[in-house]
Amino acid sequence: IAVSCSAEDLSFPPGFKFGAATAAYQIEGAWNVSDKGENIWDRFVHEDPTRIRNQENGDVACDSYNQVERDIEIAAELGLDYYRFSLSWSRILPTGFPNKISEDGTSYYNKLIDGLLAKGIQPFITLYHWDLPQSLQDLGGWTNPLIADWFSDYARVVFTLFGDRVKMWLTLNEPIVICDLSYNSARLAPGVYSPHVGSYICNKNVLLAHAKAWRIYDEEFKPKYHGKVSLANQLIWFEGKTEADAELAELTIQNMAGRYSHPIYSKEGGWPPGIEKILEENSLKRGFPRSMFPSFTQEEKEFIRGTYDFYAMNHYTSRYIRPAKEGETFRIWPLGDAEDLNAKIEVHPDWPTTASMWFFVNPEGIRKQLVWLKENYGDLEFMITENGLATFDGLDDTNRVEYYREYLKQVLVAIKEYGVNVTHYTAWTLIDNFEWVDGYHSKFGLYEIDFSDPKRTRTPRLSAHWYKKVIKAHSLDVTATKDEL
Ligand code: PNW
Repeated sequence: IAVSCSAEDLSFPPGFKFGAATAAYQIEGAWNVSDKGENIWDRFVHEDPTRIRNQENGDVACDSYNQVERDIEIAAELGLDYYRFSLSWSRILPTGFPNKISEDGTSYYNKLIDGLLAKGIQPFITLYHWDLPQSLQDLGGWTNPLIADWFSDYARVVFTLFGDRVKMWLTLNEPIVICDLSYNSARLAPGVYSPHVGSYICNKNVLLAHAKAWRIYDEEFKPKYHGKVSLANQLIWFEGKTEADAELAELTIQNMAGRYSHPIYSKEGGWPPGIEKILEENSLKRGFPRSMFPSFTQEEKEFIRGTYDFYAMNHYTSRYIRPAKEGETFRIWPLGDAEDLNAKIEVHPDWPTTASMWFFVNPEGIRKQLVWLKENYGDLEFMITENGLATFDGLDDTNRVEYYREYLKQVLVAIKEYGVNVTHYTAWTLIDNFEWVDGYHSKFGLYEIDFSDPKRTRTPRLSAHWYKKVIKAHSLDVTATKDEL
């Protein structure tokens, strides 16, 4: 039921929570301290440094492993309700397996968790943000079906170590990036090129791994700790280029958001309708004897269906979609065309560009995406687990303030006019950090870091001052001015 309330009302519902996010490989550094095991990003950046812009890497990054107190201080300065961060699997389990638990790794995360709680900030943990132990990659990584056991063993260790104090969990960050973007391009770790085969196998395995970890929490930990677990999907909003392309846009959403959501959140479970058939036909067209897109057994379908406590969405940008013309080729990077749907993606000429080549600004996309999710999966609790802008250097990031304000306004419209139950908003990111293949070139931080400074000093940008006021006022009706810098 839509609550009648003016869009001009810029205040957030009571109980709405604000946070900021980071990820282990992007901030921690300390890639080889103590008994930490090597992970696929360590290997990827060292094996061929030219894979990353300016041959940069995450060996030191923001030095957060040594600056945990300062990170907590920043989170407190902003007045965050929660801080979303990820755990480095190979820092906790140096072999990738639970035969050995690292004391140093455990104590780093204990310091972070306890320090946050002491300031009244809830820790919100992502178990996996792309840094697989290399030992598991050597056994096939996300394309080996045993990954569901390996991941859930790791999850049980983590729930056991930290579950008494941590009540909010994400199993996987952006499985579409782990599978589609990575295996279709080899431009992200593990650097394995297996388009339309590895990506599909991975797709099924990530869902089984998530489901297994969710069920372990649900059965063994939820009764005593009462926390919530989900996974975070990266959602790009798609619209048809012309009205005639509306059906194609819907199919594109099903093929992207749907392949990582429908099996979990739909009433019936399983792959989104129509997708299996298309992908089977494509496999045959590509010369394979059968579909390279794996099906689910009835048992697997039931195992995955319903394994959520909320819907977590990471959102940044939008695209238009149109049918490919005869003979047109498909791009795979930085953001692939919908080759499986014989379709091309485009952007609107009016959408502002950003410091990231894949990133164009369209605030309405976030509202439309939220409404689509509610219409497709029901009146769930929705959390925005990432949203933010890429810029270049400088403390005066008026454009980032503008981005946050416009996107948050659309979130308010989704809540107040469309009745979408959005309860959390997470800024990406707390501090400038290693932006994967873009190195330290594009910046997403509320706090700036000068990466040539060995101390990695953190300095608040204008957007940090602004976000702090928003959190305090619980409203967008605030201004931050340059003399606060
Ligand atoms: C996310 N897209 O990645 C990641 O979760 C973060 O680690 C990353 O730093 C951040 O966004 C900014 O890039 C994305 O295809 C992956 O639109 C894909 C897309 C957007 C963001």
